[in-house]
Amino acid sequence: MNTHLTQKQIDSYQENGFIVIHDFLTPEELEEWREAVDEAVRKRGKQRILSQEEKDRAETYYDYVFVQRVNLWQDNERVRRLILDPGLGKMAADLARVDGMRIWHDQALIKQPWANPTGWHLDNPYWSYSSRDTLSIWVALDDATLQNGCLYFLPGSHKTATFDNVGIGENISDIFRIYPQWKEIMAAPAEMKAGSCSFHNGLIAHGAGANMTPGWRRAMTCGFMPDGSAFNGKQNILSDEQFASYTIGDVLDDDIQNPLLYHRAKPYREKLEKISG
Ligand SMILES: O=C(O)CCC(=O)C(=O)O
Ligand SMILES: [Fe+2]
Repeated sequence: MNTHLTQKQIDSYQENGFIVIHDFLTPEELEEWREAVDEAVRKRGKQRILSQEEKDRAETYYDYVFVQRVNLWQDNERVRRLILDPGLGKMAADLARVDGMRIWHDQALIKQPWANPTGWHLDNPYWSYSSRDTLSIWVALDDATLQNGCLYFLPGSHKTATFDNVGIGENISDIFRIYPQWKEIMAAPAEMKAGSCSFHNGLIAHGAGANMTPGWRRAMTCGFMPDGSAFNGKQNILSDEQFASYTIGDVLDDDIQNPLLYHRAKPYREKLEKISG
């Protein structure tokens, strides 16, 4: 895993709100990521990608945007080893220029053959804390191309985003009703070879094209929450019990639900090194 970041890359991320890192994984690592994610998704559902039951239910537009499986790190040991990697946390903290990062949630996002496009949206407004520094990694498990639904970003939109959002619905341009000032921005496609990745700010407008091919476009993603982020009243991935236990303003520091991946302070680093052996 190539976790090295140059100052130029960090500056470019801060300016544009996203960065593509080519050749992030070695071919061997890519194989492990693919196998681990496939295994975890298979175990969640009943079949390789979609169970028959899900196929019968897959009637809504969103079901055909992608197969989405959240928090695979929590029930799959192989995915857990890949996602709970302090190297990922350090990259995220360096890009965001914060001291520490926790896992918010991971998710496999798998565009089926002929999948719908992913409408323009922001990520952080869905989540249970509000942060201008939060970000996600998106790891390409297959080549992501203009044909099969690579990501697109509106460069710089993170700077003027408020926390208003739209759902990922059938009108991919709904977001421009909230942010008409973004209508003139030229979208930047992020084509990538399998094993490359991108990071994007939780407030940047992004989406993905339709999958116009008979092949799969698999991606594994993870959202990173800056350490010290506080509950904003939204449930998102929190269980009913956790949700009921928080008051707005409480720091989300549950090490079971949101493990600390990385922190610059030495005592944290030593503790994390001990945990990861
Ligand atoms: O993979 C996609 O189609 C969308 C990805 C996305 O929205 C994200 O990773 O935040
Ligand atoms: Fe997103």
